[in-house]
Amino acid sequence: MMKEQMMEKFPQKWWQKQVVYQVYPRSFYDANGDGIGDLQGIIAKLDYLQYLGIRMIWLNPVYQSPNDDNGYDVSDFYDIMKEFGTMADYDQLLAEAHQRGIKIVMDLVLNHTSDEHSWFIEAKQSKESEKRDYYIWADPKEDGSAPTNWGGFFGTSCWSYSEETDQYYMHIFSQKMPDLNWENEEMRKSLYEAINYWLDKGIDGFRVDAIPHIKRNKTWVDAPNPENKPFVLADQGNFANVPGVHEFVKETAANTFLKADVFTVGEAASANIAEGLQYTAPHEGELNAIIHFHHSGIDSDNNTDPRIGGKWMKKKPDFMELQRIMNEWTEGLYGKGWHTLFLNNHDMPRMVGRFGDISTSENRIMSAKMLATMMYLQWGMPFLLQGEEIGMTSPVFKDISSYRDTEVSHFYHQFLEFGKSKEEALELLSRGSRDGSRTPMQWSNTNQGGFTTGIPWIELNEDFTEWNVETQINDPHSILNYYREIIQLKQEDDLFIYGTCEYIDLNDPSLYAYKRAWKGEEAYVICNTSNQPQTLSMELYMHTSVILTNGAHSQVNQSMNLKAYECIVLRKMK
Ligand code: TEU
Ligand code: CA
Repeated sequence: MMKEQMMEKFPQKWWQKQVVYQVYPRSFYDANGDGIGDLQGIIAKLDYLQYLGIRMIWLNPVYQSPNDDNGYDVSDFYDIMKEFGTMADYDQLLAEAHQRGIKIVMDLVLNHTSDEHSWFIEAKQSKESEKRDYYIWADPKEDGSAPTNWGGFFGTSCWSYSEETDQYYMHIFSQKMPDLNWENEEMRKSLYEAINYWLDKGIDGFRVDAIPHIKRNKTWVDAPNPENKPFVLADQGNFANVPGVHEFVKETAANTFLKADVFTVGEAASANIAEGLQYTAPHEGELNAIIHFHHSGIDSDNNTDPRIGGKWMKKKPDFMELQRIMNEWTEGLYGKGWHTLFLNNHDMPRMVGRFGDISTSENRIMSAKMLATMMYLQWGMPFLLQGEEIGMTSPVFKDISSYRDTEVSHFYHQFLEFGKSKEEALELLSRGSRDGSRTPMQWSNTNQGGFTTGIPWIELNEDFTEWNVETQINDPHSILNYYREIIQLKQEDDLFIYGTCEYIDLNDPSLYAYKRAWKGEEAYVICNTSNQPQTLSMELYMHTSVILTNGAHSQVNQSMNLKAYECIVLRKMK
């Protein structure tokens, strides 16, 4: 079947026309001056989001939590984190967002809870506890050490000792985040109840955290890590996308999501295309879309020891590789499932410093606009991170004490043990730390960027004096006002929502270009990802007009150049 026909047959849903704006509540806006963003702060900024054109926000976790991992360690699914406000504040936020036509997607953490969750408190007391089997336990080795040498994502062992019963519990994230045992039916039912509590409130969807990990391979749990690597990566097979994970997702969906008209997106960093299809094809009855991370490695230098490699070591971003990956996913999912488009989130450094050029203000503006155009006009659902619309960058902290993220101290010590100096270790952290995208939103050039009247929980990036919402909102050429145009195109123009997406030359290292086509309409998106001018071969582009650009071309000529980081969107004339 022709691609376009496949899309025509694909069930059309409201969420396909959404651009998602990620709100990291802790760093968005602090309404009561305690230095921590909160729900009243989000309410206060809804008008701003409406100005941007946003119709859907994703909230990072706001459930009750001791905050070991900024809310991903949930201690009560039925309550709001004290620092963020109360359930009454949440209800007000939902109502006020809805009044403005803004939908709310909640984060949903199903892989683990906090060790301060009542389930775990009960479970750890005794092997006979009713909740014991809600978590994963194993005996120590003979010498008392951890059952296996597997490590978790945050650089530590994935086992922690629990004195009460002389056993270890498993956690692939922090020690304060014990993994739930999905083999236990009672446990699953308890989670479904919590999910339905939120659905009954009338929320609009969930971003399901770390979904591929909920199924564990028993042999993986019990057997030693043969390579003795200090930490495991999801891609290494045995504990992500393990066969059987889809049965759990289907059961969850059938008992919760599918009973309401909500949007669900699974965070499935390491899922391959076949798995992506399984998670998102409508007939599978699982989720609507997935967030995969395959393209986030286009600047990772893996030719080095894993203790300092992966996300910490960077090379020049490879846009050809990006194009290849996006092409593969489009080929795999278009007309069959759905995926998301993003270049940053709260788990990675900000995009313009990473994939763009921040050496001058002009390059920063040009490349921020180019990256947004390149990424979001492709086929898929854009996920924007708060602050990218003003070109925010990740800070370079000068002291380890400026960091807040739970993973930082382990990795910092690992770098030092590896022989790096303090300066070198800080340098590595600045390239990969998740804190890079978590600094406060820069609203204005006043004290603390207008984020708080108090002392912020994490330092602002000092460039807030120049890069902030207030300065950009009144400047028609700002990144912010350019984002409004992209958001509008992507929400209202079926060509950019449903159209086929064909890449023009997968072997061009500098030009990232693709064609969208839908019901006789056509558009070309052409982006110069390099800092050198590029000449376009215009045969392809005759009879088009310019509908969006970060440059100066207002019409199409026989011969055209794109300046460094210039992008242009051409639409076929009727
Ligand atoms: O991240 C999930 C996560 O870290 C892994 O699933 C992923 O495979 C890995 O990062 C790939 O490199 C989510 C949240 O986004 C993150 O903030 C939380 O810390 C984490 O889950 C635990 O809840
Ligand atoms: Ca506050």
